[in-house]
Amino acid sequence: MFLLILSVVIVSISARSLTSIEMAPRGCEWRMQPDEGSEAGEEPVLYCQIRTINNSEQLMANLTQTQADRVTVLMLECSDVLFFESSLESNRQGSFLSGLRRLKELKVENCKIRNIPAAALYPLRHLRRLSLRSHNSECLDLADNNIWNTPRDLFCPLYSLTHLNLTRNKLQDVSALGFSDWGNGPLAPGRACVNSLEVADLSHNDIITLPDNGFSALRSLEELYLENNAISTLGDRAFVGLSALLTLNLSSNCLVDLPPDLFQSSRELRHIYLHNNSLSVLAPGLLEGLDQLQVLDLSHNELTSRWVNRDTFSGLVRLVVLNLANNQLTRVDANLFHDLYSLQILNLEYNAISVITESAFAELKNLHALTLTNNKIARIESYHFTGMYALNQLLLDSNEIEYIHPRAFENVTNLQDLGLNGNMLGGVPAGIGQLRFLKTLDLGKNHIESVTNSSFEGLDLLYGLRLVDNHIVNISRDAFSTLPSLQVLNLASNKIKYVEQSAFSSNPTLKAIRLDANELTDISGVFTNLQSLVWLNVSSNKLLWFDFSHLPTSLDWLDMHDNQVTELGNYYDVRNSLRIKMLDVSFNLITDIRENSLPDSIETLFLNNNKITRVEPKTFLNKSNLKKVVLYGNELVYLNLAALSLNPVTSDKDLPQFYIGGNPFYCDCKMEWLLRINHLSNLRQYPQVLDLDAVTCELAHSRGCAASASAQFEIVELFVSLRNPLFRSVSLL
Ligand SMILES: *[C@@H]1O[C@H](CO)[C@@H](O)[C@H](O)[C@H]1NC(C)=O
Ligand SMILES: *[C@@H]1O[C@H](CO)[C@@H](O)[C@H](O)[C@H]1NC(C)=O
Ligand SMILES: *[C@@H]1O[C@H](CO)[C@@H](O)[C@H](O)[C@H]1NC(C)=O
Ligand SMILES: *[C@@H]1O[C@H](CO)[C@@H](O)[C@H](O)[C@H]1NC(C)=O
Ligand SMILES: *[C@@H]1O[C@H](CO)[C@@H](O)[C@H](O)[C@H]1NC(C)=O
Ligand SMILES: *[C@@H]1O[C@H](CO)[C@@H](O)[C@H](O)[C@H]1NC(C)=O
Ligand SMILES: *[C@@H]1O[C@H](CO)[C@@H](O)[C@H](O)[C@H]1NC(C)=O
Ligand SMILES: *[C@@H]1O[C@H](CO)[C@@H](O)[C@H](O)[C@H]1NC(C)=O
Ligand SMILES: *[C@@H]1O[C@H](CO)[C@@H](O)[C@H](O)[C@H]1NC(C)=O
Ligand SMILES: CC(=O)N[C@H]1CO[C@H](CO)[C@@H](O)[C@@H]1O
Repeated sequence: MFLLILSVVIVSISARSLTSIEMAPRGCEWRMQPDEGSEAGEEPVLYCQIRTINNSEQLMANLTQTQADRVTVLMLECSDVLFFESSLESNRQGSFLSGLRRLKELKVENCKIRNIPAAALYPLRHLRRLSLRSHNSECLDLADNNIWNTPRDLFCPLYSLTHLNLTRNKLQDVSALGFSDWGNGPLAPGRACVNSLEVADLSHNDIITLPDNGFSALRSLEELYLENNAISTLGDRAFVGLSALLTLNLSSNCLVDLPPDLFQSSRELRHIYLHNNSLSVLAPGLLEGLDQLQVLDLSHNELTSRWVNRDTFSGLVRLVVLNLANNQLTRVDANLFHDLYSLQILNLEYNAISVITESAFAELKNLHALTLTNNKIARIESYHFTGMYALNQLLLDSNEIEYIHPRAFENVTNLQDLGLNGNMLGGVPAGIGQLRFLKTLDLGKNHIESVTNSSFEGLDLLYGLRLVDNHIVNISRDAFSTLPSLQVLNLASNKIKYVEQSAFSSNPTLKAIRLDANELTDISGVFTNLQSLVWLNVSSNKLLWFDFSHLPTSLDWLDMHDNQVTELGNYYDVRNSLRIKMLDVSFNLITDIRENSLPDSIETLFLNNNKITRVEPKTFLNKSNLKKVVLYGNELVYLNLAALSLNPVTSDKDLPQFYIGGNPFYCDCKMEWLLRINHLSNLRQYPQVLDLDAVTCELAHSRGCAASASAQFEIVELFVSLRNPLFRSVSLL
């Protein structure tokens, strides 16, 4: 009995025969899919949609013999919407797959599979890849399934099977798969049924234990995926027989320890993934003899320094990546990594390391990246990084470092990235200048109070410097003068009151500066000569005045929100020499804007939450790239339509979008255009107002253009009849 609910059938045939196939059966189409085996790289796929397996049987019958003979890949994919009961009974020729004698790959995806009869697979002698993935709600469970408990019959006929993918089912018992050729297994001793299998994916199932000898027949197995199961116990001999194994993934299980002899017969292992278990113990000798091992991931476990010691990694002479992050290590002793001279990446973040003994990393001659973030290191001594000439990246963020020995960086001369964010440094570490290849330096969130012209001397290649969240008060003229390559400088969230004029004059390559969240009152002359600067954030300061002539012409993006500027000055009228596209001057004290308050290049403009009472006519007229203007939350009582007029916008561009709500408008005849504004779009000389529903207006019965009571009434009627909530605050009716 073969119970499948299928809606889609994909049949593939080998590339060279595509031309001989004139047309696909009804409801089908040919598609291409990548073909690992062929030089051409693609093979044709016949893609069909069917409601149930009942139809698919007929479909197969409709394939010509030539077509059927050439079908090499068949994919059955079910869709949720077509969830009909159906069944397939093997007829005298066997199952509907019987005709597909050359089938190489069978993939059943997202289907409601309950049972698969052994006979169904029987004719598929050439099958190399088998992938079965049941529907979420109807999970395949080999253990509880009467049909599947004779796996010997199921997999045995598949002489050529190399790939078996049973991911995301509900398998509980691996012995049901018949991968054992040991005495008590379902197969007779020595009988190897699936010994051509190279890749087995059993991940995302409900396996809780791996018994002794459970995989002993899989002598060719190279990759075994067991991640995301509930495995808590492993037999001492669980992997016996897996002598060809290269990759083992046991991550995201419930392992608390591993038998010492687990890898005894798998000496070819290259990759072992054990992360996200509950390992607190690593038996001495566990990894002994794995001299081919390249990647070992032990992160997110509960390992302590007691079990991670000088013997743990001995002999792993080819190890390239070692991940010990998120454990409970407290110390790194000398000799811990003594044999790991091939190691390139070592991750020790999120432990509780406070002790690093002399020369702890000295043997790691090839280490490129060392991550020690989120530990409890308080001091960096001269000997900590001795001999690490190859180190490129050193991350020490989020420790408790208050002291760095001036010679600590003497040997890490190839360092390019150094992270010291979130420590307790009172100044720029002395000796940092020895890192002459350093490109990025993160000193954010420390207790640094000043930088002087000698702080960074020697860092000729540094292009990114982060000093955010420190206690710096003054930036003196030459603070960064020894950094000729500096491009990105982050000084946000300090206490900076003064930046000396031309403070950055020795840094002509600066592209981006963050000085936001400081106490600046004046930036005139500070940036003017930075001809590469494109990005500047001076928001959340105390700037009292501003003039566009303060800015270099290269600037593209300026955030100046949350200051105390009253006017967008443009004394030298540099409107058309600027390149600014984004200007945020919201939350200031600006009272009015006019044509020369804005550069012609402007695209996005935030003017919200100011004190604007007046927008002059033509303000936006010549801003041909304008996309968005936010005038929300100002003190506009009247807004003349002429203030919004634009040069005709060509039809290939969208009209600019304006936001004008949250202003205390009076609605008399002068404001009557509000009702029409969004109907003027065909003129293409006015923007769209996107927040009309947030516009309120008050009736001005004794002021404004003194419209007659009846005229006013008409306007009100008009608004009301449009059901526009403009009149939420109408005071007179
Ligand atoms: C198979 O062929 C028969 C007879 O030509 C036709 O009636 C039927 O619709 C075909 N079925 C499919 C699924 O193409
Ligand atoms: C499929 O066939 C089985 C038995 O042959 C039948 O019970 C079932 O109703 C059929 N399903 C559809 C959708 O025709
Ligand atoms: C098994 O199938 C799943 C889903 O079809 C796929 O994501 C996964 O990569 C496959 N496993 C292997 C080892 O190819
Ligand atoms: C191992 O399994 C984890 C899931 O826990 C997955 O993220 C990782 O990619 C897998 N590694 C390999 C090499 O398949
Ligand atoms: C860790 O493993 C548990 C099951 O043991 C799983 O539920 C969880 O998603 C895994 N976490 C990650 C980050 O892979
Ligand atoms: C740093 O400033 C001091 C005093 O202002 C000066 O003597 C010295 O030459 C400067 N050093 C560099 C590298 O500019
Ligand atoms: C900062 O510079 C100003 C002006 O040069 C000076 O008066 C002040 O003392 C300096 N403050 C510090 C902390 O260096
Ligand atoms: C600019 O500065 C403000 C205030 O500190 C901050 O909230 C914002 O994220 C900064 N913008 C960017 C893009 O860094
Ligand atoms: C309008 O802007 C363009 C550049 O965007 C400039 O060349 C032209 O002089 C401006 N015209 C007026 C009238 O300001
Ligand atoms: C600080 C430090 O450990 N410096 C060492 C750098 O390498 C030379 C040569 O190996 C040693 O002599 C230094 O002691």
